[in-house]
Amino acid sequence: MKKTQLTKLSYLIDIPLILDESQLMFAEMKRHIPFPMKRFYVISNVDRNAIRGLHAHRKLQQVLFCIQGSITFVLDNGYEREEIKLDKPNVGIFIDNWMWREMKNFTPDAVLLVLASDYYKESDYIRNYDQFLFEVTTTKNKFSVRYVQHVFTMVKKAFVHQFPFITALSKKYN
Ligand code: T46
Repeated sequence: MKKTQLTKLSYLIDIPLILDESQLMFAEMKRHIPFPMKRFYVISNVDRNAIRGLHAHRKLQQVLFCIQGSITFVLDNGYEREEIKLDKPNVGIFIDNWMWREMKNFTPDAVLLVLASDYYKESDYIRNYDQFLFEVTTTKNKFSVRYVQHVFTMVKKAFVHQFPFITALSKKYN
């Protein structure tokens, strides 16, 4: 059995699935999960239209299993973006640090099980996309076209916002 499958920005992890009169899955640290787990959490009963996540972590690594139903994940490393649908209980996705994530299209029965490399620390979260792009660019010391595009859009917005004021000023003093 192939244990991992590369995606554009990450990889999927296959864990053993035993089918007898039940369905049983298991995962072992190191063999299947690439870090010692310090915490797990479960997300369920999510509104169909909800979009969760919308953040990145500075240090935290996680493996996520959609153990029932299906969920679409958007991953973004500041340079590229990809969408991955998880709909098999024994296939998880590894999400590294410095990866923006969004979760959407939760089916009503969806249950997400997350294995995390560390305890919950709000200080590890980056919940603002511009801040994420800024930190990725500076931390990885790698030029991000998307960051420049974002800065450009922000400057343009600020300029458009100020424009009536600037126009009024120039009319007054000319
Ligand atoms: C992630 C995605 C996949 C805690 O107090 N302890 C915890 O261990 C967790 C996970 C959350 N919380 C609190 C913090 C918030 O007040 O629960 C509330 C909801 O958390 P959040 O808005 O971060 O939930 P999601 O679904 O947007 O994100 C979660 C994880 O927080 C995050 O690390 O990668 O799932």
